[in-house]
Amino acid sequence: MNNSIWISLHSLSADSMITGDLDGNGQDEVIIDFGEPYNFWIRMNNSSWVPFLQSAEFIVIGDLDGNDKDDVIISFNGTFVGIWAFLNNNSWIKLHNKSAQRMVTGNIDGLPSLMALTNSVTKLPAELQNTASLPKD
Ligand SMILES: [Ca+2]
Ligand SMILES: [Ca+2]
Ligand SMILES: [Ca+2]
Repeated sequence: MNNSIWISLHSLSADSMITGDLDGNGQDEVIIDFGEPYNFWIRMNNSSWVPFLQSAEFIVIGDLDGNDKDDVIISFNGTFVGIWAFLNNNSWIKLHNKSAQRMVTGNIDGLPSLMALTNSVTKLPAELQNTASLPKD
């Protein structure tokens, strides 16, 4: 930690990871894909584990509404194909009905990207939510 010591986050290895400050407290969260059967979890502020997604094609992070809380943009395949955003560690919106081949984020015009947002939903389809239990590390 802080470029001086190694710590273990979990004894399971990860398929992939991405970081961003979802709650805007200045400390990054780590979204970790443990693969089947544990799927996606969020390591909140290096202190607690929160179940996140059942599946995802891929994930990028950026602050879409410019409030200094990072938002997670996820492309799904399968039954619930489409691109969703998990805004500010709080609510879901569907951005598009098709999945993406690739995605990147960046603030090209220096302005929030979701100022006219109206179609907010609060829950991801249950089939996409992770209900697995993570083993104790
Ligand atoms: Ca944080
Ligand atoms: Ca945000
Ligand atoms: Ca922008």
